[in-house]
This record gives sequence, structure tokens and C-alpha cells, in this order.
Amino acid sequence: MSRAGYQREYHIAVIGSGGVGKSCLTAQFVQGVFIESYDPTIEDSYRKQIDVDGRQVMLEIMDTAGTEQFTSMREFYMRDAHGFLLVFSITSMSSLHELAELREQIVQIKGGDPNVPIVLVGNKSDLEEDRVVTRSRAFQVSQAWGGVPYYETSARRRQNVSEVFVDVCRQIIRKDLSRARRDRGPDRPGGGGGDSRSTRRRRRRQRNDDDEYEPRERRSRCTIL
Ligand SMILES: Nc1nc2c(ncn2[C@@H]2O[C@H](COP(=O)(O)OP(=O)(O)OP(=O)(O)O)[C@@H](O)[C@H]2O)c(=O)[nH]1
Ligand SMILES: [Mg+2]
Repeated sequence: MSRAGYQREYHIAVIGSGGVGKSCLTAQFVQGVFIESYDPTIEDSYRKQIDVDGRQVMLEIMDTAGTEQFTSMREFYMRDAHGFLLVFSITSMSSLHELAELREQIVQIKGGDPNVPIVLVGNKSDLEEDRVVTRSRAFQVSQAWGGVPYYETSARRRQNVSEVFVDVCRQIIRKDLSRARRDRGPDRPGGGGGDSRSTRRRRRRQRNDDDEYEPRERRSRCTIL
């Protein structure tokens, strides 16, 4: 199979308090539109195929509910998702504070793994005059979470919208590949004893494909508008 046809499916959950712009970020990314009105989400999911560094990836994006009365599905999507966008609004300090608990819940549900693919997203960067969360405050939080990348986005102006989704994908791909390498163990000559020739050929092809992958940015950076 060509590399272009080699596809993985990744689940991304977009999480954060009510009204921070999760649905708008998702709609900008998936459909290229900005939604002016506020209609609190119960639960929506979208599929989109993207190219990440030459690799075709199918994303399933869960746009989750921020308002308390709709948060019953939280544990389900935390278990299901491979990566998370943790979104707050730069115009609301409480929306940043509320992410701490959600992040702890994610880490706990993922078995204490401190390297869960996460991007911290400060949305509504077009509302600079209403800013209450400074860049340095948000960056501090991202560092306290083990150096997760921090981006400021504007769903309204479509700034850094694709970037946050691509960043979390890169993190997932990297994790996927290192797990595959670990599971494969050291290559042994003549290994794979009982496997058929076609299975061994398929494995070899997958291995070459995986080994070829070189993320363009080896480390995610803090990107600020
Ligand atoms: N100025 C500005 N407004 C935004 C931006 N993103 C979202 N909004 C507005 O903020 C309001 C809430 O946006 P939503 O995307 O619905 O918020 P949400 O996080 O999905 O809210 P819940 O579904 O209740 O959790 C809407 O009126 C949007 O138009 C942005 O980047 N800039
Ligand atoms: Mg919503």
C-alpha cells in the first residue's frame, strides 16, 4: 500500500468550560465557518481526513459539553480519546482554572500516564482588550503540566485553528510509533517463527512506513499570536 493510502484513525476530544469556543474551533477546523450564536453543546462528533507530514490521518473529533448539566459523558470520551484539546478563553480566568481538574481526570483515566497528548488552547485571542489571562500565566500552566504546547487561537479569525489539531495529531502519531517499536521488540534474524510469508511481508512494510515518519517539528512549541 502506498503511504498515501496508509491511514490511521485518531480520536480527539475538545474539552473546556461552557462558552470558551470549543464548537467554534471545531466548526472552523472541519467546515471553515465561524458561528456567531451560542448554542450550548450536548455532544457532537465530526470526522475529517487530514494530512500530517505526508501521512493520511482520519480524525474523529468529539466536541464536548462544557455546561454542567450536559457533562455526564465525560468519563466515556476521556477513555475513548487518544488526544485532547484543553480549551479556555483568554477573557475568563475561571475557564483556565477549571481545566486543571479536567487534566487531572484525564491523566488518572489514562492510568497515570503523564504524557497523554494534550494541547492547551487559549481561545478568543481577537478579544485582546478583554484579556484577563496573560500569556505568561497560561504558559506557566502548560509548563506545570509537563511542558504541553500552548497556543492562542481565534476561532473568529481562524488563527492557529488547524495548528492545534495538527499538533495534537503529531503527539498521538509519535506515541503510536514508539509504542509499536516497543511492542515489536528488537529485530531478530529469522524471527516471526510461525508467521506466514505474507504476514512477515506486511509487517516489514508497516515497519518501513513507521520508520520513515519524521515529524516536521520534533518538539511541539509554544506558539503565541
Ligand atoms: N470573539 C470571539 N468569539 C468567539 C470565539 N470563539 C467562540 N466565540 C463565541 O463564543 C460563544 C460560545 O462559543 P461556542 O463555541 O459555542 O462555545 P463552547 O465552548 O462550544 O460552549 P459549550 O458547548 O456550552 O461548552 C459564541 O457566541 C461564539 O461566537 C473567538 O475566537 N472569538
Ligand atoms: Mg459547544
